[in-house]
Amino acid sequence: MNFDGLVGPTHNYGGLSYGNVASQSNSQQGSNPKEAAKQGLAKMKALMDMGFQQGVLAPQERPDVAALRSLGFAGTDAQVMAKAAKEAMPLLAACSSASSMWTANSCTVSPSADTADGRVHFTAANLNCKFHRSIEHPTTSRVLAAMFNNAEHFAHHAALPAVGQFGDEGAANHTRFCKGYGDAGVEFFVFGRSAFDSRYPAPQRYPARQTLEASQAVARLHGLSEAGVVYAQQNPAVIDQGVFHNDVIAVGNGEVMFHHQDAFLHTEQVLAELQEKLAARGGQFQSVCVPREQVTVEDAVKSYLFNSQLLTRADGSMLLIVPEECRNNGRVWSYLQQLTTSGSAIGEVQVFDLKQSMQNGGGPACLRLRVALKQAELAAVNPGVVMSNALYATLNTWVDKHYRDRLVETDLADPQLLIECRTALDELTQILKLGAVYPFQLN
Ligand code: SUG
Repeated sequence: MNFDGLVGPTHNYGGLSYGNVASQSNSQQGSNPKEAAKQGLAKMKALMDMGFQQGVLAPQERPDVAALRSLGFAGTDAQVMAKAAKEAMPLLAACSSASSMWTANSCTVSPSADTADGRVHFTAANLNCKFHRSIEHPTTSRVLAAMFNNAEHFAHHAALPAVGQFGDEGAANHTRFCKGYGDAGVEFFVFGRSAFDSRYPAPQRYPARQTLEASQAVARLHGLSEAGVVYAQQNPAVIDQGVFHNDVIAVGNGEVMFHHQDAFLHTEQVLAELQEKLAARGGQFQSVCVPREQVTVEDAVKSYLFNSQLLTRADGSMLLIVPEECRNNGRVWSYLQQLTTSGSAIGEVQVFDLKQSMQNGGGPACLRLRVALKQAELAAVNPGVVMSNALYATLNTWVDKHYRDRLVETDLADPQLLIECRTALDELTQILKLGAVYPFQLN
């Protein structure tokens, strides 16, 4: 099942993510939160219509006035926002980001077939490389607990200690390979650097957000066995070219990994370990490797070719969901034409317009969290968050009612924006049947 982040009412281009080329280059452009939310909903609906299980992950209260208060801004909510706007606009922008929409970063999930206690395990990501993202996890944890609210099937872990040494970006740096979704699989953790072992290289220009030690801690918390885990280091050179998460250069599904030739260090060794460990679990690992001669790392970063969703159709064939930007890049588009006609595992490509999110560096894969669920677990998911025609219609109406169609930086200081956001979320908790997941009180 895929859970897509519903884009929040304050979606804007704050230029907040150093190392994320799109976020930097679209900084200060006007955004359209209504369009952003609708583009996301259209993708959810399309996947549901194709027969995939689809869920919704709720957005967060922004501006996060409590975070601003913790930084010393005081008074009424409106005064806190006004003071922050006057004295420290970057902090107000950070506390206003709708970045929780990228739910691939919400947490890491291990399905029950892989864990020691036979439950589905979730660890909220501390996202502590960027301040605007580091404030997401407390609410994310409450939302996940309200969605997967059954201790017999679901185990929830708090985010790792909030220091760079345990920098954790969740599922964006984690993929799972398996023969069937219900079979024990091989969980693939990709890290950017080691915090404690200086023998590992590190990027020179941009930050490596995920550490080896964070990935290892998540694997321990989830009770994964050594036979079911592979660790790999992301190539530091590609991080320095803007590949800030592994899901910008590789995506996996079932027995297949679709990745760029330059994605990892020690590629041969990594692929051999995946092959061997998956074989021990009855699967046949397949690497679909894109050569740099055909698609450069720069093409990958610009088009988000690998930030795609790789899905298995009912007939076993694989479908790749890519953003519109792939069609606008000649080399990438011709590669995709060739891929689907060459008899590779990937037989079909579908294109979606996700421009509002893409301009902040968030493609189809960023917008969704994958959770492999057995029937009994699926039945235990809060039914309020499961996409249906009725929920789709309700959420579209909800967006029309509460969202603006233009937001620029100066709007972030508007106290009415906070009221609009709280009013919208208050209604949303009823729609999605989430209960008290937000800390605010509506006056
Ligand atoms: O963390 N962008 C997000 C994009 C996250 C994409 N997720 C995955 N690859 N899984 C980030 O860099 C930009 C916000 C701004 O600049 O306003 C931002 O946070």
